[in-house]
Amino acid sequence: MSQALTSSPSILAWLKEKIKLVQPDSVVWIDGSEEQLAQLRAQSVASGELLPLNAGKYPDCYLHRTAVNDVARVEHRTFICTPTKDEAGPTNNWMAPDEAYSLLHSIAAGSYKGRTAYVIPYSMGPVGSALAKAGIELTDSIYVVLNMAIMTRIGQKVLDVLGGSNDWVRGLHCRCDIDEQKRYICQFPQDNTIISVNSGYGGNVLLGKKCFALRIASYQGKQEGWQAEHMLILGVENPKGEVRYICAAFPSACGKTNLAMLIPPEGYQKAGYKVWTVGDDIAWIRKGPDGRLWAINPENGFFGVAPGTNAKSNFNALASAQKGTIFTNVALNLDDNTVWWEGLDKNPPSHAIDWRGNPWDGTTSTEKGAHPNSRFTSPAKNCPCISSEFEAPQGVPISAFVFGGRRAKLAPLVYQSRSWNHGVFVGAIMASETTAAASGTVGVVRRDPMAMLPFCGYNMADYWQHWIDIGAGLDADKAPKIFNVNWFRKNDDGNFLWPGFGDNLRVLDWILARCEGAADADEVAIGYIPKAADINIIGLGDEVGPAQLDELLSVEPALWQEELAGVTEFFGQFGDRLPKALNAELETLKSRLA
Ligand code: GTP
Ligand code: SPV
Ligand code: MN
Repeated sequence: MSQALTSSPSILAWLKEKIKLVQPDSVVWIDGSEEQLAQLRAQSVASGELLPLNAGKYPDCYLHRTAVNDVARVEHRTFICTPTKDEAGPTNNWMAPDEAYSLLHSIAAGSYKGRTAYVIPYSMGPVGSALAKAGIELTDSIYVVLNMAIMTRIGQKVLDVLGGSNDWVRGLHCRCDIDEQKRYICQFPQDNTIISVNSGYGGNVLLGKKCFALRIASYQGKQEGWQAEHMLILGVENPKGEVRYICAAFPSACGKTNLAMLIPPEGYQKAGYKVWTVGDDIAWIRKGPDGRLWAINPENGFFGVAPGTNAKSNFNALASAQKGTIFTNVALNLDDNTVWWEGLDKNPPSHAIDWRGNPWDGTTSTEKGAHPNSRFTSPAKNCPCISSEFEAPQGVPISAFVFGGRRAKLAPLVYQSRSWNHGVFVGAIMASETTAAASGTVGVVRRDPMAMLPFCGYNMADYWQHWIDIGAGLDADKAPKIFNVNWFRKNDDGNFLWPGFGDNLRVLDWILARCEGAADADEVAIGYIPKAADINIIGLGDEVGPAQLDELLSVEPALWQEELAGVTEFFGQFGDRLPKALNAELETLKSRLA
């Protein structure tokens, strides 16, 4: 075993036990040094786990291909292991902790034989921030080490700050045989423990991300009075130089990375507007000394969706992925040893290898070159619009919460809730069409409250109550205002009605004006809708005329009636645990629609 980097009794005891279980040939502590990471990169290149890309065009960039059966999160194999099923709630898969430990330990036993164990100390949040928390991930994958080194803060400094504290999350990852039938992603919120076996794909194995920063942290937040949310954080700077921050929750592959890095439309740029990225996936939120809610991004990098990312849709993401990036499951252009994915440009390579590792001619093939959930792992510091507050230990103060999903019909472009509790209701009734970010069917509408359906580490009804309690603890003038947006509404021909991407700033502009009390609205059954004249469509030309804007903002009672039936059924699963305030909001909406 390489020299332990800590004398923490709780860490050493846990490690001893786990090493005995998995039986590696050797143990390597990840100290966070560039020398060690360089050596690991070289090793993974030698083994073929990583392919180095064109050093001129993509300096320090690599391509990795996962097994073809292991390309997305597996929600049906993700479990919340609480003492009782009720604590996990009706929307989570549940396994009793004893049963789960014994099953997982039997799978993990001896699985590191012939392999090296890597011990990764990492921090979610700036090291030393009062809002940050530490974890240890034990893994037998160099790919995991190198991704964690981008996505989190790692190494000795984390252990130095943690000292002998027992407040750290235990994470065990075993690649095993990448056997789908034995793949389990298990969270034990009461034990601060995560065990992930038989996968090598991002969200299943980078344990700091969904497993810790959302599933475990949502539970910790409930206990400790803060929130862990599947939200981007962005700052909008107005021409006066004032920056207002917004947190937005959209389900997986529904536009968080895009919105977090948006480039303002020309008119806004000329006027002096700027957008600053604080985070693109996760927010940890806590009340600050000033009585407002403050958010940090616990991550240190982006694990972004590659397909559809191009210079027009997300210039800043593309720029972030030009150096120091690991690409997963994209196509390899053999002519110049660069990467390609659907939607990057209109020139697919003819001489290439697809995400499965097969020869691929993008000019003739009907198969995709990149997997729809292929991703790039890039350091946040690469992002041209990274916020000056990215490392701020106290985070940034939040003016608005925005919920949203993919809804071809129903949800208008934007509406505002009437109150905090109504806003919680708006988040709780979110639904969205499924995407390739999780295994399973794509494009079916499902309920995904607060974009947390796959990520809430305890009973969703208690989580909603926690949201209500957080609001009750805020002065009305300090509480963020709560909105819902839908960039994905379609006309009857199936085309998007709203151009989206950079033009979404036009909607954020209205949202921030509402927060300042500087814009009017029409009250309708579901909340406040903008007056059409208050959405700036200058420069959109024929793309969005007044008639189209009216369609985007329209609320169709018949569709909402149908929606209410679905919400009622969904809420029904929670029985008496459903917060009374949400039931009251449901009744209010019913009577307003009637
Ligand atoms: P995760 O990383 O999975 O949590 O997802 P994310 O929410 O960060 O998703 P991302 O921003 O990468 O969204 C990817 C998909 O959303 C791509 O298919 C984009 O083309 C699409 N998308 C993003 N913003 C917009 C928009 O404003 N309008 C439309 N029509 N599509 C968008
Ligand atoms: C998501 O699916 O919401 C992601 C990607 O952000 S993963 O890390 O795989 O969960
Ligand atoms: Mn996500």
